[in-house]
Amino acid sequence: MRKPLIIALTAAALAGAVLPSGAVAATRGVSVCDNYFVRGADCFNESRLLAPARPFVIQKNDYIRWAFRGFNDHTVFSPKSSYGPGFNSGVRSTGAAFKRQFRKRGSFRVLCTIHPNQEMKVRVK
Ligand SMILES: [Cu+2]
Repeated sequence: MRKPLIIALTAAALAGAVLPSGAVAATRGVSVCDNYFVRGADCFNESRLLAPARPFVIQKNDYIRWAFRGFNDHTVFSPKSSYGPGFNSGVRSTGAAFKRQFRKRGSFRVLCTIHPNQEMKVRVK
């Protein structure tokens, strides 16, 4: 009688990643623009500009999905730190996306390796 278990697991998977606390991990959107990062989907919303001094604050276990919306190629890179192993999207073009989960609390530098001033900070609470 394996079927009920499979159905239950499928239902759980469809409902999203439920954490032991009962909270559902959120996916937060960031746009990769020319040559900066913005919270949300609008590259031209200056009030949502992200920078090292204006960190993107998320909850532990949340995901960030970076959508490449600039005309030029960019990367989403985070160096290895005491908080994690780091990650690198590689060079991506308009329309691409890159997603990562943040399982540890702390502050993470995220930058584009092509454009030296394109940097944001993620603060995981
Ligand atoms: Cu860039």
